[in-house]
Amino acid sequence: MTLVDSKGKRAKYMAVVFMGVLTPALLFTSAANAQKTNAICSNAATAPSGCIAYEHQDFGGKSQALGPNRIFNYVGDAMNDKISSFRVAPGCHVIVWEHRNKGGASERFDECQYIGDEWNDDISSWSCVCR
Ligand SMILES: [Ca+2]
Ligand SMILES: [Ca+2]
Repeated sequence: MTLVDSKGKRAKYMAVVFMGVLTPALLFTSAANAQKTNAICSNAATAPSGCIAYEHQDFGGKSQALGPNRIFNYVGDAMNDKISSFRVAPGCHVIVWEHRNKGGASERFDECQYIGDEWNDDISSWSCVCR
């Protein structure tokens, strides 16, 4: 009886410790994901060839096209820190950078109606990678 109680207490203790470790991990994970949850991306791949960046979400505003496996080391003043969506051709994806000349943070995107708050109006260089 004593042994069973002891085991029961230990199990409860372990459960509390487990949840104490797991809960912050889950909260951290969901917080990290929350930055991208409002990104709306798909593998639709509707661009006729290469990749196209757009000033606004839903492929609106000014656009900027890149051929397969080409790069903009700088998007230019007209598009700098303005890109909000991308269309890509089948077999292509986009790599983006926070600063010009592949500087700062980078991220891969497939076709996105909206790249998410974390990247919106932040991109200064990008490349179109196609297989
Ligand atoms: Ca924009
Ligand atoms: Ca930037």
